[in-house]
Amino acid sequence: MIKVITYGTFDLFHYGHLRLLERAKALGDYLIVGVTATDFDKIRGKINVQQSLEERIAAVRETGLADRIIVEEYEGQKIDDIKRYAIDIFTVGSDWVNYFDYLKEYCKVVYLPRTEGVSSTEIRSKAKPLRLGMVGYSPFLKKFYNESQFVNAVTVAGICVPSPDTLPELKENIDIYTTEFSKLLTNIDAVYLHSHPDKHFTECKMALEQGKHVLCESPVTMKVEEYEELLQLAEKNNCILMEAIRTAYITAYTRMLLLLKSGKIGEIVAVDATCTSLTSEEHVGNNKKWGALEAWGPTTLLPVFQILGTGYEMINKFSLKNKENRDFFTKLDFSYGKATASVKVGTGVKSEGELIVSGTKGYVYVPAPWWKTDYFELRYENPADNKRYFYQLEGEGIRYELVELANAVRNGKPDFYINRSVTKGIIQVMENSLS
Ligand code: C2G
Repeated sequence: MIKVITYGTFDLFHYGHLRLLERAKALGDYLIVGVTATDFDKIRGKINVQQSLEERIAAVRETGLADRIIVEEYEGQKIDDIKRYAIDIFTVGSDWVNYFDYLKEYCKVVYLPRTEGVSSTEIRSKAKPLRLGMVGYSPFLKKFYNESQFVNAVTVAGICVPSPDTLPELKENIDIYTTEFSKLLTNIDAVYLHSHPDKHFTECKMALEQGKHVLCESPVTMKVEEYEELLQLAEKNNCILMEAIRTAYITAYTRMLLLLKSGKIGEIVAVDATCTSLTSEEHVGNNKKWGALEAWGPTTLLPVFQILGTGYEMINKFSLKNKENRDFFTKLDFSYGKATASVKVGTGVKSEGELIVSGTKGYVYVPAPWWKTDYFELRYENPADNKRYFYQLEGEGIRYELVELANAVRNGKPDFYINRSVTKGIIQVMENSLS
């Protein structure tokens, strides 16, 4: 019996995939198809996959051509699989010619001519991309614009800046370049708000009233009741209101949370998060700088509330303010009864930007800058038990955040990365601490 194996993402299954599987099957008597796991695709740069792994496996199964379907989850798995299943022939489309020649050491390698004229990317791009407007007053928007170029499902159609000479390098790339927020809303489907937090509520409200989806930097509002009002408005107008904390969309961060929740370090006793920056180029709003808590509070509170919840019993605050009465260093301590948390934020103070989660069996260590990490460790009493995790990261999480915004709009329901209770918890802290 000649055993053949092939691999693919098989997103939005089309006849190019079908023809590949038919010819792969014809190479032997038994065909194994490896379908790539979503995270594996994300790590290898394929971030625009629209269908879930389950949907993509189902599409392959429906062809009736696969005698066995497996999931491809890690770099190098092909070698393991060829040995594990005693494969005679590895095959893949000719767009990969030579790329898998290293497998010739283990089995025959056949590159099948790719079917011209169809691809998942083309099918995806036929679907109208989400026209995104950006609002902000800082060079950070340029980074955000550059990241959007990696996301098929989104196109930046407009930008609202405080004065015509802000970010002129973006002017020729987009349709609407304006200093008026209302004008920006005319020809877009969604808006990304990186304006100063004290403008978020009015801008979110205006966008939602006009049926525009919103991706808003955190804190989304400075009062919980304002956020509740926005949620109702979003519901009423079938719009997505999404909080932009890009850390939440980073693979290493999300995997770290899953390991914690599976009890890998025992009961969680403490969460300690620090974020500081001297130059807050990204936190400038209409010439008004963000305070430390506004700039870094949401990021540091994200793991605290995602790990321990928002039901803390007490909060203590230590804050240093400058002559404009804006906090440049703030330390918050939370007590939860059986656990505690502390966050340190600074926009004029430097500290070690690490995240440490303490548990009864061990602890998680995420080195600085933990909020855009591709790496973390599980550490135990016996260092021989320590485990290290690395997940490729491109672009600090912004492009993944944009992919999730497009998915949320297409699916008509908010993404699941940041629970609304966490968003409310963050706003509650802002309201209590900054009032
Ligand atoms: N394919 C094809 N003709 C097309 C499109 C795709 O023959 N018009 C082939 C590809 O060459 C590949 C398979 O169909 O062999 C699945 O394609 P994708 O889903 O795009 O996945 P890809 O990432 O190309 O799969 O590690 C190996 C890769 O995962 C191969």
